[in-house]
Amino acid sequence: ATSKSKQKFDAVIVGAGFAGLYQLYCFRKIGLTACVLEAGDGVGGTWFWNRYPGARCDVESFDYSYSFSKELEQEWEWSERYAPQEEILRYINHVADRFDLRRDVQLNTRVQQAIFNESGNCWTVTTANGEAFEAKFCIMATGCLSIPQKPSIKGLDRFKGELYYSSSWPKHTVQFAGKKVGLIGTGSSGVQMAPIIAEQAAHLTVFQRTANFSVPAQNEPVSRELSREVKAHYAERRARGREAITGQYLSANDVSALEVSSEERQAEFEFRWRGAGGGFRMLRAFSDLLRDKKANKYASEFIASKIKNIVQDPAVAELLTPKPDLPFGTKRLCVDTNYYETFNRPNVELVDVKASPIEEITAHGLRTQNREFELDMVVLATGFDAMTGALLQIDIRGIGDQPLKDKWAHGPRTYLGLAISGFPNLFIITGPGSPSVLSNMVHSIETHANWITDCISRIRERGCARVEANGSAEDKWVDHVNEVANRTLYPIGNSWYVGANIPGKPRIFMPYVAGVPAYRKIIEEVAQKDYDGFVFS
Ligand code: NA7
Repeated sequence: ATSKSKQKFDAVIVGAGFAGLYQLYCFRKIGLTACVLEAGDGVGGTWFWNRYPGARCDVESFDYSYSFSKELEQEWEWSERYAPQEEILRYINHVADRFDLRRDVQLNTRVQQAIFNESGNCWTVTTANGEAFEAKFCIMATGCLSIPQKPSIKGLDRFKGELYYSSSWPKHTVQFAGKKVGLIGTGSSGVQMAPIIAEQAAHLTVFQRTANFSVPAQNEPVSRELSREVKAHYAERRARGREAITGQYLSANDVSALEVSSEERQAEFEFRWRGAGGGFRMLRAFSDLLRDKKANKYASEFIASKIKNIVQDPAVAELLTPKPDLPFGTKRLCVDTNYYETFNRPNVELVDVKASPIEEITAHGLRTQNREFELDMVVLATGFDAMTGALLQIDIRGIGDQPLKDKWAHGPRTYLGLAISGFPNLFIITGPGSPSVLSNMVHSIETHANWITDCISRIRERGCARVEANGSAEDKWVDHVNEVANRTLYPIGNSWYVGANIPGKPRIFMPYVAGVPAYRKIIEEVAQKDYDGFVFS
């Protein structure tokens, strides 16, 4: 509550990353007044915060970019197959300027609360600075990986050296030269950072709790010819992406790994490791890698053989090899440049903190159960409270003053990953229950923002004040999302996809795995059937 007068808009959008900025663009097109509230002091969301060395996208830049403007597509030049963080951030800033979006973005504004006013059919959104906004619609563009997980390691505040989180890396250049650095966490962020730190630091100790699979990005500069070629056929590339399971074309193989000879299997894996451009193509090497345990094991064995070949010390190679309880790809696959190679350097050590857990951070280093490490710098790449974290950090209250926290006490429940029953006029971009983090995020963001914009246009045409997902449609959707996930191996892995990285978080497989095309068909049909499953009033 605040005594200041409320600023009124048709819509409030929370977050100025890829999602929030595009939603603003869409709303302007239909004549809605909107305001984007952003916690950071710049736009860019994920790409604003995660500026750690080596940060880059693991979806190719030509796909991980907006498709809504043909001019933008043609004029922007990507320098690398997988763009580094600073380039993506520059791109987002360019988009903000080019489409004059900044005038409706308020920076340094953290949203704390969003309350639905039942008689007025509008949301009151309040911020940490005590401002209040009132809007008929509230759009959560808060991101899937935006609330860092601060591990409960004793003594974090006692450390006298430098301490950094990958997820809130400082803007200034961090100097590693001559320093003994400890890196905690070996997910995508740790895997991207380790090779860069190792090149600069006097010594790097990587504290690994769980070995994950990583595949080489085969990153390379984008040549003039390639850029020209892609731009000449951009529409076709986007169209192929739309029909691909993850929203970017990765030449998915529709053959089962069980149907081919071992030579053919090996050749296909090898092709994807090297020739086919690396990265996530490995997940699509065979049709059943994520459905069949035996097929999956072939992929695991292939990666294990690669680790063994690359890493000179057999004990280190063994430690880097994922254990059988983690099927390939069920924890998000890491995409690296020289990760495994890094462990051949004389100044790099891998420490198993599963066998001997970290007990505490000391003033001058770190102590595990059986050893003490002296460190000048500790780098935490310990992950995020994924998918639900950012939503639950805001005190969101719907009908009957029901907190979203209560509604989601046993896990997230949404209709289509877009709306929540009991929370009218509120939409989530790439929410739990949509393909979201299993897809090319920019593609999914555009799909969602377009859908939300059409839905709101419809509400206005009909002269309605309220739209709400109906409870039984939501129940059915949640069941369907679980059922589809349970036909795959995904729920087995202890990953952030199931919330396993956050103590006490309900174990639910959050994204919708049926793929981008199947999902889009469903939400398009819902719209065509006059928003089936939604109640307009
Ligand atoms: P991830 O993938 O969640 O990785 C976090 C890592 O940190 C992972 O290896 C964790 O080990 C480790 N971790 C977390 N807490 C601890 C403690 N207390 N001690 C030791 N190790 C710990 O986060 P990222 O930032 O790398 O990647 C997130 C996503 O961003 C990524 O998937 C892409 O989508 C982009 P664990 O596996 O839990 O044993």
